[in-house]
Amino acid sequence: MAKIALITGATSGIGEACASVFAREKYDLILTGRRLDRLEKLAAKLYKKYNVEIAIGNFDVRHRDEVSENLEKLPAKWKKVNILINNAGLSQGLDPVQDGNIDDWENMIDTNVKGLLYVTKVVSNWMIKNGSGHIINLGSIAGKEVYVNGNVYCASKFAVDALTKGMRLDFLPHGIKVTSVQPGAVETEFSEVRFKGDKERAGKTYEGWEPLQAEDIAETIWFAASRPKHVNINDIIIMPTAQANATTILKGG
Ligand code: NDP
Ligand code: 8X3
Repeated sequence: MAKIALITGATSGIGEACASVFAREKYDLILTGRRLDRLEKLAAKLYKKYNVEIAIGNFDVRHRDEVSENLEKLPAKWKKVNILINNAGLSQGLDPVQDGNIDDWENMIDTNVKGLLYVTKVVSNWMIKNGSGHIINLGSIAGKEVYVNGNVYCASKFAVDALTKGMRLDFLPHGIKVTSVQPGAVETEFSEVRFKGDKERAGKTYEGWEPLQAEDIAETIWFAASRPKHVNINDIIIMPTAQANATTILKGG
């Protein structure tokens, strides 16, 4: 029987790249996100190319009932998930706290922190029943360092870092591996979402230097996921060569 990976936020960027890499490695996939058309297109493409089975979970991770209903209604075979990639996430806005938009704060906290927990609660219980599994959380360099105006996004990713460490402890007796992957800047739809569709402002984020690509992160996640049973990679920080830390970028690099 093929192994199974569940990837949240598979409609774009890092999640979509992970779907391709895990399909290439012959995993059957559960792909989730809110944009059903994109999920269906990706599933058809990967099925055609790699002949893997794919289930779609069309839900919003911020709604806990939607999360549990959509996951629990999957046929039993899909509950043998081997790898959970908690990738769905976003940033909204880049303003000082005093000017912050409270709806944006709630969106980031509800998606990046609470949504990740809702999915993990369901899937970790499947993994405990199965006696094994591996949970890989997308943190960020923003979960290690706070940068100007990053406030709530950084806080949400610091929370992911703490939750990853907490999960490692809680799941230790159950043989479930836990890893966090914490990238610097990756050129995806992330900045377009942060700046609410302003493509010009989003494009400026990566102007004059070379950011990471989604495939770089997907291959790193695959490396962590493909280690032998006795090896757990707790934490990976991965940066563009031109980016030394959250704020120091070599233009022209
Ligand atoms: P993208 O915007 O390209 O992809 C984000 C994905 O998250 C989409 O598939 C989106 O799907 C999904 N998503 C967002 N909100 C929800 C929601 N409420 N419910 C379900 N799915 C949701 O960004 P990235 O690929 O860059 O981001 C992936 C992860 O990587 C995020 O956690 C991000 O914080 C993290 N990260 C990104 C970095 C970067 O520089 N790009 C650096 C470090 C970490 P849909 O809209 O269809 O629901
Ligand atoms: C995304 C990278 O630097 O915008 O987590 O916070 S950054």
